Order: sequence, then C-alpha cells, then structure tokens
Amino acid sequence: MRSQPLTLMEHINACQRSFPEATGSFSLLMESLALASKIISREVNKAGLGKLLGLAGRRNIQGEQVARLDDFANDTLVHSLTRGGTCCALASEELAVPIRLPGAEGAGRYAVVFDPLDGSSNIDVAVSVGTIFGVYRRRSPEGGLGDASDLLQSPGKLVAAGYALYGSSTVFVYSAGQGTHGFTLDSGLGEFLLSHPSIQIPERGGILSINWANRGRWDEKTRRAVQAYEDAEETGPCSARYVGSMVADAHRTLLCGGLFAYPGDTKNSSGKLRLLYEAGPMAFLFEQAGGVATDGSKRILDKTPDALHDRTPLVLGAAGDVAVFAEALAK
Ligand code: AHM
Ligand code: MG
Repeated sequence: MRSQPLTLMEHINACQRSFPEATGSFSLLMESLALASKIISREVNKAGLGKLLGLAGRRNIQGEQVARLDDFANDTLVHSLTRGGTCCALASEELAVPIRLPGAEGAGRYAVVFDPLDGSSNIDVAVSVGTIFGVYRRRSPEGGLGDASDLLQSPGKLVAAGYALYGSSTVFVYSAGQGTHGFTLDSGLGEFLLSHPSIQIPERGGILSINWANRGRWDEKTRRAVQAYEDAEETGPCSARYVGSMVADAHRTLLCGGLFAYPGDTKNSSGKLRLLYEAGPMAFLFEQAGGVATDGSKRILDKTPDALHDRTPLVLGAAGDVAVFAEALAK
C-alpha cells in the first residue's frame, strides 16, 4: 500500500508525544496558525477577483501604506489565535500596540508575534507573499492579561517559529526546536502534507538575494562585503535572485542555499526588517536547518528587542556563505 505523507497536525502531535507534560495547548495553537494560513492562502489566490486588492487607505505604525490583504490577513490571524484560547498576547506588524488577552488559569500559555502578510508590495502583482510567526512561552503570571514582557523576548527564547508561503504552491514551514520541516497545501484535501522533512540548507549556494538598487545607500564595508560574496571562489559562480518578499527569498535560500541580506543603509541604519516578527523567527528556522542568521556581527538569536517594531540588519544563509560576507564586513 502506498504510504500517505503525514499531515501537519499528525507531525506536530507526534513531536509533542516526546513531551509527556504537554497539555495539547501548543498543538491547538499550531492548528490555529495553520487554519489562518489556509484562509489567507485562499484569499490571496483569488484576490484579483474580489475587492481585496489595493490599499486599505491607512498607514501602519511604521508609516507604511497598508494593503487590504494586510488587514484581512491580520484580522484572520487575530481571530484564529484569540478563539483558540491558547494565547495571552499578540503582536503584529499591522498593530501599533499589542493585543492583551484574558486567560483562565492554565489557558493563554503562549504569546505570538507575526507579520500577517510579508511582501506587501508584491500583493497587487500576483507575486509570492507570506505569513511569518514566532511563538513564545508566557512570562507574565497565568490567569491575567498578557503583557509586553511576554512579547519582548529574545528570539533565542522562541518555542516555535514558521512561515506560510503563498507562492506557486502554498507551503507551511515550521520548527518547534526539533528541525525545520516543510508541508505543502493539498487544496483538494485542505491539508498541509509533509513534503520537506528535516530541511538542511545546502552548504554552498552561490545565489545572492539582496536589493542591489540600495547600493548607493550602503556604507563602504557593506559594498565590499557584497562584492566579496560575488567574487568568492568558495561560493561558486554567483547568480542574483530577489523577489522582494522575504518569505519567498528565505524559502529559496533554505532549499537552494546562497545568501539573503538586508543590510542597514543611510535611510535606515538598522535596515528594513523587524527583529521580533521577521528576522527572529526566520533566524530560528535557519539555525534549526543548519544555517546561520546574523546582523553582520551578532547572532540574531542573541539579540533582544527594546520595542515591538525594532529593526535589524539581517544576513541569512549557510555557515560558509555567511562567513564570506561577514568576514569582509568586519575588515
Ligand atoms: P513588509 O513586511 O511591509 O512587506 O516589508 C518587508 C519586506 C520583506 O519581505 C522584503 O525582504 C523587504 O521588505 C523588501 O524591501 P525592499 O523593497 O526595500 O527591497
Ligand atoms: Mg514584513
């Protein structure tokens, strides 16, 4: 008999069995995230047919235009995570302040950070976008509202992280600290099925993913580091790939190898990407897949955000690829 691939929930439940003290709350939380991803995927795929393309007519806390689908994705995640009763606090790229949730004793054990729809500038042109999330264990006392201490944690303390990529297929990649695993949505079944077990980033990639048009705003060291990567013999002939949706660029980097970088520049010395809900979760996934995530000098998982929307330079890749870039940056 042909064996069926594991569903996402079968995989999560199997991993949870190695924790006899598990209450089922984490599995329920992951189910809420998977359900939200399926709903967002469905809307993204038919966005051009409904009224979901275009701008929502407001700017977020970072001054960026919010797209209608950003709002839809944010509302979907908030609703799904609130309804499950597993969370005490939520922070999102689209929310100026976090949502604090009431919880009975034993409920609301987790705090979730997310970018509901990463790559917003690609939405209206049918290019891949994604959802990124990170899950922390609650730090505030159980039984009451969650607070900022639950959310402003170092990504090194993540219990789990993941992303959903709405691309030529919809892929859900997650890690709960036991490797990084990828699932592909079978839309007929409505299930994420295991397609990429135990992802290991290839040792050498040779694909550079960076917004080259920003080079006029980079400092000399960054320019040298990019050049060093392009010229390095170890990385082989270098090709460029830049979607402009980090989820898509990071997913390709995880599977095919190479280097993804969004360095600081004169517009923003810390780059564009947010530590809490973009760089942090991605760093967790890369390390769990044998890769490296740094801001150029410091490991992302060793950083701690001071504020919800703090930014950080980000370099992702296999150890050898990141070393070529980081060593040239340090010179
Ligand atoms: P967003 O969360 O508002 O979509 O912004 C983040 C995105 C990332 O997906 C991507 O890596 C980056 O912005 C692209 O920025 P740029 O257009 O400056 O290259
Ligand atoms: Mg984003």
